[in-house]
Amino acid sequence: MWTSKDKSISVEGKGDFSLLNAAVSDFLEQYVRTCSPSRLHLCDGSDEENKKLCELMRESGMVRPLTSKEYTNCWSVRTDPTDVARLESKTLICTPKEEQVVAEGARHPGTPNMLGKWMSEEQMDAQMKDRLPRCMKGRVMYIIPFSMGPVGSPLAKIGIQLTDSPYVVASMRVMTRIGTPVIKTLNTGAEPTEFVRCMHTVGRPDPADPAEVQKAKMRLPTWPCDPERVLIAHYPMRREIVSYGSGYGGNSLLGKKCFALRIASWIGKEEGWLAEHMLIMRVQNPEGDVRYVAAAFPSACGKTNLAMMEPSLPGWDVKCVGDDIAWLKFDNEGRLRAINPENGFFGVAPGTSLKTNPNAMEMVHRNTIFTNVAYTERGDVYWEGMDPTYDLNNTKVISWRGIPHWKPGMCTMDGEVITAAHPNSRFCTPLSECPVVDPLYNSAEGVPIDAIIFGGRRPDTIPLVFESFNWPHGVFLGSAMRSETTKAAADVTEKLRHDPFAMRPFFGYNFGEYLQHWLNLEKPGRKMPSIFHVNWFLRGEQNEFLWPGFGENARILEWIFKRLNGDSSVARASPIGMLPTNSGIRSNDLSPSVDMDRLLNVDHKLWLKEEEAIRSFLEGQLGKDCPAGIVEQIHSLRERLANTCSEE
Ligand code: OXD
Ligand code: MN
Repeated sequence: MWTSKDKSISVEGKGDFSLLNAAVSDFLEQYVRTCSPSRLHLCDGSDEENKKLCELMRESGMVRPLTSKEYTNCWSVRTDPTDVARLESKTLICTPKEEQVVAEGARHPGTPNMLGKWMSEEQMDAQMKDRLPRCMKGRVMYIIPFSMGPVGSPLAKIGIQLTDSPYVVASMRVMTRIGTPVIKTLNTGAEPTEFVRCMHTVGRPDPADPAEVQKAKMRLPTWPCDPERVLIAHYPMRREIVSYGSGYGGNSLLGKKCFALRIASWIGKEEGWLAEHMLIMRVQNPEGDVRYVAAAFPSACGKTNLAMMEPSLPGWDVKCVGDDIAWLKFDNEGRLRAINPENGFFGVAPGTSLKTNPNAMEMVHRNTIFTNVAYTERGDVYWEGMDPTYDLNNTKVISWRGIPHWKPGMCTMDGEVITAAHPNSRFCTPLSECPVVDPLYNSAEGVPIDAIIFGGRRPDTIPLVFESFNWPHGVFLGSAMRSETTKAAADVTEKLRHDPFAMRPFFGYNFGEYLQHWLNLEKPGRKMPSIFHVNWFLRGEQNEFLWPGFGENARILEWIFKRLNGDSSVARASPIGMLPTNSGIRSNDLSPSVDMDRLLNVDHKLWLKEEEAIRSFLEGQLGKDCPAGIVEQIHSLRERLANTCSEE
């Protein structure tokens, strides 16, 4: 039984509530009063607890176990079809002043704000007052203590998530470190009140309100949600997140995008470090040299594949520290150190195959929660691009929408292709299951970063790889990123969009300040990582990819290694940065052969347009908040392009 401080409310509860310190108890009390749960469950994080939860979800029809012998402790979940991805338009940062979140340019009337959306704290509180009261009536509120980063690491941060979704508890257990050790660490640490307050509800309609109950009948019964009223609010100054109406991962696993990127980027700005949308990998060459690399690509652009790739070049080795988020901080020796604050992968399933990511294909056979993939009569899962040899004709496949005899080529009456799996369907797997996880993934002090790679999905203009001239130019390259959009967000319609630092949906504060923070990191005595830009997605006349990608990207890593070792013979200056010489990247043994001239071409006409697009985006969004260091970079690019054009 849990009882409030003033003894005015008591709720039946499971778990040792005496572990909760005064600050955690106050947070809990606030939301117990508002949400009126009928029971509480303080999660200890044990295997036994997890087993019982999975059983409960199976009985309620929310999850199905994969019964095929090839899978151990794996589950499949279908969400309501209206709740399948992040919702950028419903995601807001709430602070006292708009300028804390929106840069000057985007505050101009008539200029669309393309980066973080703002609402005042009071306005948001009022919106939530309309949504939260009694939202957990008749149901369980789970309390999840979790650590982003290894428990007790000086780089880690603690959160407490309240949720009414057992799916969220099971997924948070995979994605973060949860349970009793975390709460004990909070209590014995220097700041027991310092934790991020995370409140989540699927927004199940109030059973006492007939209109709401009627609306709920339109939803998948096993997946309550309130899609019309979804709101994901971040209060960085209060260190609080309130997420209403969606059970989908990016909106409900609050440790991930909400805490580890939006709130953490704010904390990082205050404390002098970075929270970035980056994978972290360890690369070793045949001579035994080891480099750690962090890479930022927009959602669903291949971070997971790169983070655990099997290099095609003999003697090269890759180990994975993380595939989505990096927290980076300079240590006392001036080295940039990174931890992966997460403890699992929440990867996009479609397109994952033995060819594109053999290590992911191996690991998803254990302790994995699949969401919105297809389920088959063999008791296993299927998704587009998984296995060209899969016998679809003789296997009954149930699509993610529950179509019982799905077959390839099925269409709606409007001629729209019906897919087996949702394009944003996911696997949620513990990091420890990855066959190539780096032994240092749990290291408290993090790994030393030598290179940062930016990248995007561009069919033209951006060469296969190039290097920045220096740190400020590298920061500019991050700010100039553009990429074709994917299905990771449900409410994005542009085809090609600006996605600076791959952080567009994840900035926690004013983009101008963010850029200045990056520029300020360069200080005497610090070993600044080199910065590169890659594009594996160049296409030819028939829309074919010009570069094989995947394991062959080791060839690009080889060039990056040479550059890190100071080899100037493999690079030449160009208006956009240091490009590989044509023989700088080993490619003559590739079959089919590749056209290196084309892959490394800087087309002036296209680049003049690119420069225009970058300039108008940065000037438009930033206005007076554009740091002088970035203004200088914009001018220099223009000048370099103009000079080269006139030489031709
Ligand atoms: C993700 C995303 O889920 O970036 O990682 O959308
Ligand atoms: Mn991501």
